[in-house]
Amino acid sequence: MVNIVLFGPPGAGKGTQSEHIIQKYGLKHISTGDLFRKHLGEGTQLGKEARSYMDNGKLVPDEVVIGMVDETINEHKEAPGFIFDGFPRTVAQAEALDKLLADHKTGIACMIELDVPQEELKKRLLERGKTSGRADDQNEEKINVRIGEYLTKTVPVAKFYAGQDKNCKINGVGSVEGIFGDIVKAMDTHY
Ligand code: B4P
Repeated sequence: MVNIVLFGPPGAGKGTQSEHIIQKYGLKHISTGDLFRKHLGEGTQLGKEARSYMDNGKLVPDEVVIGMVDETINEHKEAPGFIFDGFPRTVAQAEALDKLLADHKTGIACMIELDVPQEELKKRLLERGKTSGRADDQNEEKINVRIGEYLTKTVPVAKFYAGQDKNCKINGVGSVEGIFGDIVKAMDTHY
């Protein structure tokens, strides 16, 4: 089993690159953002709990996220591996993920970080906001909150994986195909 964390700020292209990675490697995609949006759409209790945080660009509390990921891993025990997209976003989530995977006698092979400057992130998210219908993409103030959450709570996760010698930083500016080519080079060292 090969498990990968795809890491980066909001709008870095994690969702976009995940689609290519899944196609090439057949991994099970776990995007916490997508899972929350599914719960929101279905009006579940979890969705109701997450909505106010997401709409305002804040991170959903760790215990809610970790419980949801635990459930999803258990539902896909036969997967050849997982790509975690947008998770972990805090050090507590990263520690919890190590424990969850250890229970399944596996672990994280590598963390791929997409590096994109703030101005480019804002441009991409505002552009997506014109058509996505996502409340968190539609104004600069909310985007700034999301980037602020990333800088204070999520950046330390990169150090967590660097401490395990598992981090790999990739330039996330350029064509989607070019960036994917760099991801493949990084991933192939683990296959
Ligand atoms: P996510 O759904 O993870 O949203 P994201 O950060 O916006 O996504 P991503 O980086 O995947 O961007 P994409 O590829 O789409 O999270 C949303 C919210 O959910 C969070 O704010 C939080 O509230 C909550 N949440 C999720 N996970 C959580 C967790 N673990 N803990 C707590 N809360 C959590 O790309 C963005 C845009 O850029 C797209 O329009 C795309 O077309 C464009 N793009 C991509 N690559 C490009 C390129 N190379 N060049 C130009 N444009 C590009």
